[in-house]
Amino acid sequence: MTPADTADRQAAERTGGAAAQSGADQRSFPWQDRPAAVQDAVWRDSRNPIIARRPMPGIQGIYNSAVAPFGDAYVGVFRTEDYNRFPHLRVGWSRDAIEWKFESDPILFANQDHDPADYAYDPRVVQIDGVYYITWCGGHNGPTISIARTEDFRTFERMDNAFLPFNRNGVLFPRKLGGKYLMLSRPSDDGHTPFGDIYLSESPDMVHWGKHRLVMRRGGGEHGQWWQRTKIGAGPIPIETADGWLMIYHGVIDTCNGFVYSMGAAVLCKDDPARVLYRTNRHLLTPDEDYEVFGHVPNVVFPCAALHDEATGRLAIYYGAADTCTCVVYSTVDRIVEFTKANSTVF
Ligand code: BMA
Repeated sequence: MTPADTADRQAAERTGGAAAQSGADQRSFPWQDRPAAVQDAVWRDSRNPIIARRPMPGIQGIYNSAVAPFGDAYVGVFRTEDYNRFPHLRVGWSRDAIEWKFESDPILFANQDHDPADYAYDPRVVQIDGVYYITWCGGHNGPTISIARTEDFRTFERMDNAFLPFNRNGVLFPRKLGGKYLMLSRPSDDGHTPFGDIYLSESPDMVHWGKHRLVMRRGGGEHGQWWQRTKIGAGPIPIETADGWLMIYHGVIDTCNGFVYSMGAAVLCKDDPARVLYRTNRHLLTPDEDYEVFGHVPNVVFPCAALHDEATGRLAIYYGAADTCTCVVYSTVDRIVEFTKANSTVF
Protein backbone atom coordinates (compact mmCIF):
# COMPACT_ATOMS: atom_id res chain seq x y z
CA MET A 1 0.00 0.00 0.00
CA THR A 2 1.21 3.55 -0.71
CA PRO A 3 1.29 6.19 2.06
CA ALA A 4 -1.97 7.65 0.64
CA ASP A 5 -3.64 4.24 0.84
CA THR A 6 -2.40 3.80 4.35
CA ALA A 7 -3.92 7.19 5.20
CA ASP A 8 -7.29 5.96 3.89
CA ARG A 9 -7.03 2.91 6.06
CA GLN A 10 -5.98 4.89 9.10
CA ALA A 11 -8.84 7.37 8.62
CA ALA A 12 -11.26 4.48 8.48
CA GLU A 13 -9.77 2.93 11.57
CA ARG A 14 -9.87 6.18 13.54
CA THR A 15 -13.58 6.58 13.07
CA GLY A 16 -14.35 2.88 13.27
CA GLY A 17 -17.95 1.71 13.14
CA ALA A 18 -19.24 4.73 15.07
CA ALA A 19 -19.15 7.16 12.16
CA ALA A 20 -20.79 4.58 9.92
CA GLN A 21 -23.68 4.37 12.35
CA SER A 22 -24.01 8.12 12.87
CA GLY A 23 -24.04 8.82 9.13
CA ALA A 24 -21.47 11.58 9.74
CA ASP A 25 -18.93 10.00 7.45
CA GLN A 26 -17.37 11.31 4.25
CA ARG A 27 -17.81 8.17 2.19
CA SER A 28 -19.20 8.63 -1.29
CA PHE A 29 -21.83 6.04 -2.08
CA PRO A 30 -21.18 4.31 -5.41
CA TRP A 31 -23.88 5.18 -7.92
CA GLN A 32 -24.77 5.71 -11.55
CA ASP A 33 -28.28 6.58 -12.79
CA ARG A 34 -30.14 4.06 -14.89
CA PRO A 35 -29.33 4.64 -18.56
CA ALA A 36 -32.45 5.56 -20.56
CA ALA A 37 -31.95 2.53 -22.83
CA VAL A 38 -32.01 0.04 -19.94
CA GLN A 39 -35.42 -1.34 -18.97
CA ASP A 40 -34.19 -3.91 -16.46
CA ALA A 41 -34.56 -3.58 -12.70
CA VAL A 42 -30.78 -3.52 -12.24
CA TRP A 43 -28.18 -1.76 -14.38
CA ARG A 44 -24.42 -2.17 -14.68
CA ASP A 45 -21.74 0.33 -13.74
CA SER A 46 -20.27 1.61 -17.00
CA ARG A 47 -16.79 1.17 -15.45
CA ASN A 48 -17.24 -2.61 -15.01
CA PRO A 49 -15.27 -4.58 -14.20
CA ILE A 50 -14.35 -2.27 -11.33
CA ILE A 51 -11.63 -4.75 -10.31
CA ALA A 52 -10.15 -6.02 -13.54
CA ARG A 53 -7.94 -9.03 -14.26
CA ARG A 54 -4.50 -9.06 -12.61
CA PRO A 55 -5.39 -6.24 -10.19
CA MET A 56 -2.12 -6.38 -8.23
CA PRO A 57 1.28 -8.02 -8.60
CA GLY A 58 1.12 -11.79 -8.24
CA ILE A 59 -2.69 -11.90 -8.22
CA GLN A 60 -4.53 -13.21 -11.25
CA GLY A 61 -8.00 -12.25 -10.12
CA ILE A 62 -10.29 -10.86 -7.41
CA TYR A 63 -13.96 -11.82 -7.52
CA ASN A 64 -16.92 -13.07 -5.41
CA SER A 65 -16.05 -10.63 -2.63
CA ALA A 66 -17.69 -8.70 0.19
CA VAL A 67 -17.69 -4.97 0.98
CA ALA A 68 -19.10 -2.97 3.89
CA PRO A 69 -19.09 0.58 5.26
CA PHE A 70 -16.38 1.10 7.86
CA GLY A 71 -15.64 4.42 9.53
CA ASP A 72 -15.45 7.11 6.88
CA ALA A 73 -14.46 4.67 4.17
CA TYR A 74 -15.38 1.23 2.89
CA VAL A 75 -13.67 -2.01 3.71
CA GLY A 76 -13.75 -5.21 1.72
CA VAL A 77 -12.84 -8.82 2.28
CA PHE A 78 -11.78 -10.07 -1.12
CA ARG A 79 -11.33 -13.47 -2.65
CA THR A 80 -7.90 -13.20 -4.21
CA GLU A 81 -6.21 -15.84 -6.28
CA ASP A 82 -2.53 -15.94 -7.03
CA TYR A 83 -1.03 -17.79 -9.95
CA ASN A 84 -1.56 -21.21 -8.43
CA ARG A 85 -5.32 -20.38 -8.23
CA PHE A 86 -5.41 -21.13 -4.51
CA PRO A 87 -8.01 -18.72 -3.03
CA HIS A 88 -7.25 -16.52 0.00
CA LEU A 89 -9.07 -13.71 1.77
CA ARG A 90 -7.48 -10.28 1.69
CA VAL A 91 -8.58 -6.89 3.05
CA GLY A 92 -9.03 -3.85 0.81
CA TRP A 93 -9.93 -0.20 1.45
CA SER A 94 -11.80 2.43 -0.53
CA ARG A 95 -13.42 5.86 -0.20
CA ASP A 96 -15.87 5.37 -3.04
CA ALA A 97 -16.26 1.56 -3.06
CA ILE A 98 -15.13 1.55 -6.70
CA GLU A 99 -11.38 2.06 -6.55
CA TRP A 100 -9.86 -0.38 -4.10
CA LYS A 101 -6.43 -0.62 -2.51
CA PHE A 102 -5.52 -4.05 -1.27
CA GLU A 103 -3.35 -5.14 1.61
CA SER A 104 -0.21 -6.84 0.41
CA ASP A 105 -0.78 -10.02 2.46
CA PRO A 106 -3.76 -12.30 2.90
CA ILE A 107 -5.66 -12.27 6.19
CA LEU A 108 -3.83 -14.11 8.94
CA PHE A 109 -5.96 -15.21 11.86
CA ALA A 110 -4.74 -14.40 15.38
CA ASN A 111 -5.60 -17.91 16.51
CA GLN A 112 -4.34 -19.63 13.38
CA ASP A 113 -3.25 -22.73 15.36
CA HIS A 114 -6.77 -23.41 16.53
CA ASP A 115 -7.67 -24.48 13.02
CA PRO A 116 -5.05 -23.92 10.34
CA ALA A 117 -6.37 -22.05 7.36
CA ASP A 118 -6.91 -23.95 4.15
CA TYR A 119 -8.49 -22.48 1.05
CA ALA A 120 -10.95 -19.63 1.63
CA TYR A 121 -13.42 -18.22 -0.88
CA ASP A 122 -16.74 -16.44 -1.42
CA PRO A 123 -16.68 -14.26 1.74
CA ARG A 124 -19.59 -12.29 3.15
CA VAL A 125 -19.26 -9.51 5.75
CA VAL A 126 -21.84 -8.23 8.21
CA GLN A 127 -21.81 -5.96 11.23
CA ILE A 128 -23.90 -7.18 14.16
CA ASP A 129 -23.97 -5.23 17.43
CA GLY A 130 -20.72 -3.43 16.61
CA VAL A 131 -18.73 -6.54 15.65
CA TYR A 132 -17.94 -7.51 12.06
CA TYR A 133 -18.38 -11.17 11.17
CA ILE A 134 -16.93 -12.76 8.08
CA THR A 135 -18.33 -16.00 6.76
CA TRP A 136 -16.76 -17.84 3.88
CA CYS A 137 -16.38 -21.23 2.30
CA GLY A 138 -13.33 -22.78 3.92
CA GLY A 139 -11.56 -26.07 3.40
CA HIS A 140 -11.92 -28.41 6.38
CA ASN A 141 -11.74 -31.88 4.93
CA GLY A 142 -14.11 -30.50 2.32
CA PRO A 143 -15.84 -27.15 1.99
CA THR A 144 -17.95 -25.76 4.79
CA ILE A 145 -18.87 -22.44 6.43
CA SER A 146 -16.04 -20.78 8.32
CA ILE A 147 -16.57 -17.73 10.55
CA ALA A 148 -14.26 -15.07 11.93
CA ARG A 149 -14.81 -11.87 13.86
CA THR A 150 -13.02 -8.55 13.82
CA GLU A 151 -13.58 -5.02 15.01
CA ASP A 152 -10.81 -3.30 13.07
CA PHE A 153 -10.04 -5.47 10.01
CA ARG A 154 -6.46 -5.75 11.24
CA THR A 155 -6.80 -8.60 13.71
CA PHE A 156 -9.14 -11.47 12.97
CA GLU A 157 -10.22 -14.21 15.30
CA ARG A 158 -11.33 -17.52 13.84
CA MET A 159 -14.44 -19.00 15.40
CA ASP A 160 -15.71 -22.53 15.14
CA ASN A 161 -17.14 -23.58 11.82
CA ALA A 162 -20.88 -23.29 11.66
CA PHE A 163 -21.57 -26.62 9.99
CA LEU A 164 -20.10 -29.97 9.06
CA PRO A 165 -18.77 -30.38 5.54
CA PHE A 166 -20.17 -29.97 2.96
CA ASN A 167 -21.74 -26.57 2.85
CA ARG A 168 -21.38 -23.27 0.99
CA ASN A 169 -22.84 -19.77 0.79
CA GLY A 170 -23.17 -19.08 4.52
CA VAL A 171 -24.87 -15.69 4.87
CA LEU A 172 -25.67 -14.12 8.26
CA PHE A 173 -28.63 -11.85 8.95
CA PRO A 174 -27.64 -8.35 10.09
CA ARG A 175 -29.41 -8.63 13.43
CA LYS A 176 -30.63 -11.25 15.86
CA LEU A 177 -34.23 -12.36 15.62
CA GLY A 178 -35.88 -13.60 18.81
CA GLY A 179 -32.46 -13.42 20.49
CA LYS A 180 -30.86 -15.77 17.92
CA TYR A 181 -28.31 -15.27 15.18
CA LEU A 182 -29.59 -16.51 11.83
CA MET A 183 -27.61 -17.91 8.93
CA LEU A 184 -28.62 -19.00 5.44
CA SER A 185 -26.56 -21.75 3.84
CA ARG A 186 -26.56 -24.26 1.03
CA PRO A 187 -25.64 -27.87 1.93
CA SER A 188 -23.55 -29.25 -0.93
CA ASP A 189 -20.95 -31.85 -1.87
CA ASP A 190 -17.17 -31.91 -2.22
CA GLY A 191 -17.12 -30.94 -5.91
CA HIS A 192 -18.95 -28.70 -8.33
CA THR A 193 -22.23 -29.58 -6.66
CA PRO A 194 -25.01 -30.39 -9.15
CA PHE A 195 -27.79 -29.69 -6.62
CA GLY A 196 -28.55 -27.24 -3.81
CA ASP A 197 -31.33 -25.57 -1.84
CA ILE A 198 -31.23 -22.71 0.68
CA TYR A 199 -31.61 -23.48 4.39
CA LEU A 200 -31.89 -21.31 7.50
CA SER A 201 -30.18 -22.15 10.81
CA GLU A 202 -30.15 -20.37 14.14
CA SER A 203 -27.70 -20.00 16.99
CA PRO A 204 -27.79 -18.47 20.46
CA ASP A 205 -24.04 -17.72 20.47
CA MET A 206 -22.67 -17.90 16.88
CA VAL A 207 -21.10 -21.25 17.84
CA HIS A 208 -23.89 -23.81 18.19
CA TRP A 209 -26.15 -23.95 15.15
CA GLY A 210 -29.45 -25.82 14.87
CA LYS A 211 -33.15 -25.65 14.07
CA HIS A 212 -32.27 -26.05 10.40
CA ARG A 213 -35.19 -25.15 8.14
CA LEU A 214 -35.61 -25.39 4.40
CA VAL A 215 -36.20 -21.89 3.00
CA MET A 216 -36.45 -22.55 -0.71
CA ARG A 217 -35.73 -25.22 -3.29
CA ARG A 218 -34.05 -25.00 -6.64
CA GLY A 219 -36.30 -24.52 -9.64
CA GLY A 220 -36.67 -27.86 -11.34
CA GLY A 221 -38.58 -28.75 -14.48
CA GLU A 222 -41.79 -29.22 -12.54
CA HIS A 223 -41.74 -25.53 -11.61
CA GLY A 224 -40.66 -24.25 -15.02
CA GLN A 225 -37.82 -22.35 -13.38
CA TRP A 226 -34.94 -23.37 -15.59
CA TRP A 227 -32.62 -20.46 -14.80
CA GLN A 228 -32.49 -21.74 -11.20
CA ARG A 229 -33.11 -25.43 -11.81
CA THR A 230 -29.76 -26.89 -10.69
CA LYS A 231 -28.93 -25.03 -7.49
CA ILE A 232 -29.47 -21.77 -5.64
CA GLY A 233 -27.43 -19.97 -2.97
CA ALA A 234 -27.87 -16.81 -0.91
CA GLY A 235 -25.74 -13.83 -1.95
CA PRO A 236 -25.44 -10.53 -0.06
CA ILE A 237 -26.50 -10.02 3.57
CA PRO A 238 -30.34 -9.86 3.57
CA ILE A 239 -31.78 -6.33 3.69
CA GLU A 240 -34.67 -5.50 5.99
CA THR A 241 -37.54 -3.78 4.16
CA ALA A 242 -41.13 -2.92 5.02
CA ASP A 243 -42.21 -6.02 3.05
CA GLY A 244 -39.77 -8.45 4.67
CA TRP A 245 -36.15 -9.50 4.18
CA LEU A 246 -34.86 -8.90 0.68
CA MET A 247 -32.61 -11.83 -0.17
CA ILE A 248 -30.59 -11.59 -3.38
CA TYR A 249 -29.37 -14.99 -4.50
CA HIS A 250 -27.77 -16.87 -7.37
CA GLY A 251 -29.58 -19.46 -9.43
CA VAL A 252 -27.85 -21.98 -11.69
CA ILE A 253 -28.85 -23.94 -14.78
CA ASP A 254 -26.71 -26.80 -16.09
CA THR A 255 -26.30 -26.65 -19.84
CA CYS A 256 -24.39 -28.79 -22.34
CA ASN A 257 -21.55 -26.28 -21.91
CA GLY A 258 -21.58 -26.17 -18.11
CA PHE A 259 -23.27 -24.14 -15.39
CA VAL A 260 -24.70 -20.66 -15.98
CA TYR A 261 -25.02 -18.49 -12.85
CA SER A 262 -27.68 -15.74 -12.75
CA MET A 263 -29.01 -13.46 -10.02
CA GLY A 264 -32.53 -13.42 -8.58
CA ALA A 265 -34.30 -12.10 -5.48
CA ALA A 266 -36.78 -13.23 -2.86
CA VAL A 267 -38.65 -11.53 -0.04
CA LEU A 268 -38.69 -13.54 3.19
CA CYS A 269 -41.16 -13.07 6.04
CA LYS A 270 -39.88 -10.47 8.51
CA ASP A 271 -40.56 -12.54 11.64
CA ASP A 272 -40.07 -15.99 10.15
CA PRO A 273 -37.45 -15.76 7.37
CA ALA A 274 -37.81 -19.46 6.60
CA ARG A 275 -41.08 -18.44 4.90
CA VAL A 276 -40.80 -17.13 1.34
CA LEU A 277 -43.35 -14.43 0.45
CA TYR A 278 -42.16 -13.61 -3.07
CA ARG A 279 -39.52 -15.03 -5.35
CA THR A 280 -38.42 -13.99 -8.82
CA ASN A 281 -39.56 -16.42 -11.51
CA ARG A 282 -37.06 -14.87 -13.95
CA HIS A 283 -33.56 -13.65 -13.33
CA LEU A 284 -32.67 -10.08 -12.47
CA LEU A 285 -29.22 -10.35 -14.06
CA THR A 286 -27.67 -13.02 -16.25
CA PRO A 287 -24.29 -13.19 -17.99
CA ASP A 288 -24.57 -10.93 -21.06
CA GLU A 289 -21.53 -8.67 -21.04
CA ASP A 290 -18.19 -9.96 -22.32
CA TYR A 291 -16.64 -9.85 -18.85
CA GLU A 292 -19.44 -12.11 -17.55
CA VAL A 293 -19.40 -14.49 -20.51
CA PHE A 294 -15.63 -14.82 -21.01
CA GLY A 295 -13.20 -15.61 -18.22
CA HIS A 296 -11.77 -18.44 -16.19
CA VAL A 297 -15.27 -19.83 -15.65
CA PRO A 298 -17.55 -18.47 -18.37
CA ASN A 299 -21.14 -17.37 -17.74
CA VAL A 300 -21.05 -16.54 -14.06
CA VAL A 301 -22.56 -13.61 -12.17
CA PHE A 302 -22.09 -14.35 -8.47
CA PRO A 303 -23.34 -11.68 -6.01
CA CYS A 304 -21.74 -11.65 -2.53
CA ALA A 305 -22.43 -8.16 -1.17
CA ALA A 306 -24.66 -5.11 -1.44
CA LEU A 307 -24.22 -1.58 -0.13
CA HIS A 308 -27.50 0.05 0.85
CA ASP A 309 -27.94 3.79 1.22
CA GLU A 310 -30.86 3.99 3.62
CA ALA A 311 -31.55 7.69 2.94
CA THR A 312 -32.18 7.17 -0.78
CA GLY A 313 -32.88 3.43 -0.94
CA ARG A 314 -30.04 3.05 -3.44
CA LEU A 315 -28.40 -0.31 -3.76
CA ALA A 316 -24.99 -1.23 -5.19
CA ILE A 317 -24.72 -4.99 -5.65
CA TYR A 318 -21.21 -6.47 -5.96
CA TYR A 319 -20.72 -9.63 -7.96
CA GLY A 320 -17.94 -11.76 -9.32
CA ALA A 321 -17.96 -12.07 -13.11
CA ALA A 322 -16.76 -15.28 -14.78
CA ASP A 323 -14.64 -16.15 -11.71
CA THR A 324 -12.21 -13.53 -13.01
CA CYS A 325 -13.11 -9.99 -11.95
CA THR A 326 -15.43 -7.88 -9.79
CA CYS A 327 -18.41 -5.84 -11.00
CA VAL A 328 -21.26 -3.70 -9.67
CA VAL A 329 -24.90 -3.29 -10.64
CA TYR A 330 -27.25 -0.65 -9.25
CA SER A 331 -30.90 -0.51 -8.34
CA THR A 332 -33.03 0.56 -5.40
CA VAL A 333 -34.53 -1.63 -2.73
CA ASP A 334 -38.04 -0.53 -3.74
CA ARG A 335 -37.44 -1.32 -7.40
CA ILE A 336 -36.17 -4.82 -6.68
CA VAL A 337 -38.95 -5.58 -4.19
CA GLU A 338 -41.51 -4.29 -6.71
CA PHE A 339 -39.94 -6.42 -9.46
CA THR A 340 -39.91 -9.47 -7.19
CA LYS A 341 -43.58 -9.05 -6.31
CA ALA A 342 -44.56 -8.49 -9.95
CA ASN A 343 -42.59 -11.54 -11.22
CA SER A 344 -43.10 -13.97 -8.37
CA THR A 345 -43.64 -17.69 -8.19
CA VAL A 346 -43.24 -19.31 -4.79
CA PHE A 347 -42.85 -23.08 -4.77
C1 BMA B 1 -19.26 -22.16 -7.11
C2 BMA B 1 -18.25 -21.43 -6.24
C3 BMA B 1 -18.07 -20.01 -6.73
C4 BMA B 1 -17.88 -19.93 -8.21
C5 BMA B 1 -18.91 -20.75 -8.94
C6 BMA B 1 -18.69 -20.78 -10.45
O1 BMA B 1 -19.33 -23.51 -6.76
O2 BMA B 1 -17.02 -22.10 -6.32
O3 BMA B 1 -16.96 -19.47 -6.10
O4 BMA B 1 -18.01 -18.59 -8.63
O5 BMA B 1 -18.89 -22.07 -8.46
O6 BMA B 1 -17.45 -21.36 -10.76
